[in-house]
Amino acid sequence: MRESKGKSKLGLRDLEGALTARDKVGVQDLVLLDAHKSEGAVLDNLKTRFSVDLIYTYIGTLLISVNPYKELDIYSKKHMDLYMGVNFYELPPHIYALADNAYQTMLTEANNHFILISGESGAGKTETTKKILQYYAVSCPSSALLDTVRDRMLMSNPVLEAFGNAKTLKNDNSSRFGKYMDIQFDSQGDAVGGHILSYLLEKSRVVHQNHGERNFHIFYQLVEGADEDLLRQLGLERDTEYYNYLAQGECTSMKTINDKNDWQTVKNALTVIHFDDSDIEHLFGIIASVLHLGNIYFDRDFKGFAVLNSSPELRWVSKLLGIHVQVLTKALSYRKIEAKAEEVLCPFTVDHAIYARDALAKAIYGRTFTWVVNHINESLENQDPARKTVIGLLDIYGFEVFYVNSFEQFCINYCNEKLQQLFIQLTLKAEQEEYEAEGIEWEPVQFFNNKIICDLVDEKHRGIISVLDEECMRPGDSTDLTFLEKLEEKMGFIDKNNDLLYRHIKEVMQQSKNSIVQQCFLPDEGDGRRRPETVATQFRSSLQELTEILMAKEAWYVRCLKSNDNKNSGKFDDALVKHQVKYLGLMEHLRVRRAGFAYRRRYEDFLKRYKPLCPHTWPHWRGVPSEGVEKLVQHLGYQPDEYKMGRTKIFIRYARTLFATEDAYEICKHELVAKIQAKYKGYR
Ligand code: AOV
Ligand code: MG
Repeated sequence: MRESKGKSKLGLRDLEGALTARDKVGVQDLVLLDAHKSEGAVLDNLKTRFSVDLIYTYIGTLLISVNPYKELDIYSKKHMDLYMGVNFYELPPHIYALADNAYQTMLTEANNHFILISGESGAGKTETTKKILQYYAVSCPSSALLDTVRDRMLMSNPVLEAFGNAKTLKNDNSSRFGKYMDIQFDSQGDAVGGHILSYLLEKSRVVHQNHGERNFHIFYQLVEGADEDLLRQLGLERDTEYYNYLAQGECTSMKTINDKNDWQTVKNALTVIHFDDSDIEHLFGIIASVLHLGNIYFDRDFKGFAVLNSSPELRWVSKLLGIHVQVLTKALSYRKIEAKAEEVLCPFTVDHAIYARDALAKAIYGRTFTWVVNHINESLENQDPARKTVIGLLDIYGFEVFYVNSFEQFCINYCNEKLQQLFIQLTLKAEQEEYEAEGIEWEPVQFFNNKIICDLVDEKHRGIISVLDEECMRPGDSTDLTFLEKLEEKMGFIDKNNDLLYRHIKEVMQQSKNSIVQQCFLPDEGDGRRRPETVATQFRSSLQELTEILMAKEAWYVRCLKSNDNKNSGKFDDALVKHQVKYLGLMEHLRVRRAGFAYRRRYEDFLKRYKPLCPHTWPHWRGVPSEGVEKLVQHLGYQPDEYKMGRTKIFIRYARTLFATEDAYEICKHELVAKIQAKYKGYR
């Protein structure tokens, strides 16, 4: 068992260390800035701290993290130990402090939590998620059996990143899927299992990348990293430029990415997560077959129809997917039309054939990704049915705006709006409930509520998604929705939203000898008569489900900020940060936290920290904590308007009051340390 909350494990020497470690640059908690100070002061504070590598700052229990774009020595085992079981405000702000607090609260209150990590593309969400996971993996209690779960949980990351992340213009390791991961703990606090939900993988990347971007990492890793034998078995050249699906962005290799090393990591990770040899063989077979598919060409016959001649690529796809060459050839060059009781084969035009080929590549890859996630989930499954609580980590694709934006950005940004909406609902709700529960009066704060934006997108019948779906049902029909027509012309929304794969190609895939492909294309997949749900509609409902999952849990927030647009270490772009502070609603959050009362703390915690400041409470207060606090603040000379006593917490109105108390505490602590040291000297 871990030590209980707040029980300090620090020796005298460490204590001193910890005291000096309390960073004194700017304020650690923006709530402590003078209330009349504005956005400028907040930005200054973040900048000052950033300039000395203090990337973390609080607003109450919300953690702000500014991407340093360089390795900082603050994530060692030593740092993890330091933060374990320590009170939130005793050490400099850190992601470990937040992770630990969520964990301790989960244990004491036996309830579920989640950590919402948000911020735009490249701001540091995925790195933050990994740090939290590592913290739990290293610092939760352990047993041999659970070590396996832990290793698997850690190793799920490189695998999912290989298959689901890619280099974009914004981020060399950009998440192209949304991820929600539950870490399950038993009542002892042991991590006993996990479960991952994935959201809308950006499949279009498999067949097309914009200039300066890459396909998913795994393709390059395989081509660069696989040994000669494996390459030969898969029929691949060791040349990423050779593959159409890899080379469009004209940046197949990057200084910042070592595909060869990453390949080793991923291969090792696959074994840890319990993919057996046959799984691995089939998995790589699929990756290779997608590459081969991209290099398949169609000739044009005299009528303009597509002709698919036998080529090495075609034969490799056939071999790797275990589908007869003739069957595959037919599937890629004809479509099947049902006319009355008859089936008629109708040849594709070259454009249609290419469309069908790409659709197949996307479908195979997308379904394989889902298969990988399912497989990871099986390996993380908690074997012990006993009572468990969870901490969920949400790491999605961040808000992004490119020069040209498409359906993907529509979905990604909609998702971010949805989470912002959740944040608003929860923080407002939480704050209101807290004041009510504590019996404290308060004044509501005005918020920019982005609900209108979410409604605009997802409202039934009138929202963009509904209208888009309608448009998808009768393409070609001219309606008065000219703006949607424009969307269609300009960005191909309709096609991507439909995401259709010809039924006959599905049927062919069902015959595959590749076991993963078999599992991905099950025969019972609808009878083709009911319209499948569109991509956006599916996404809307999965986000709705996610919101419900999250609403049932206690929330913690990490807001990641991007320090600059060029991935420069040490550069703090004022305008860029200001913009993010604004649209993430941080100022409003700050105002809500301050509304009425800048600060609140549980009586026990308040007493524990400040009891040396009053002879009545030092060294021990044996009575009811709230009475001890009352004695303490009277001794400190708090005026009646400066604080209120709630049911379990003291609420302090002005930051300066707490500041003064903190200063007194600092002085007192140092005197105390000096006294104790002098005493020990005397013994020697
Ligand atoms: P994202 O997840 O928020 O973007 P990442 O977590 O991938 O962003 O971070 C982008 C890059 O910033 C990383 O590859 C690191 O180089 C650097 N970085 C982030 N956090 C830290 C840190 N704490 N310390 C050092 N470097 C860091 V996206 O997935 O694109 O929305 O979609
Ligand atoms: Mg990410």
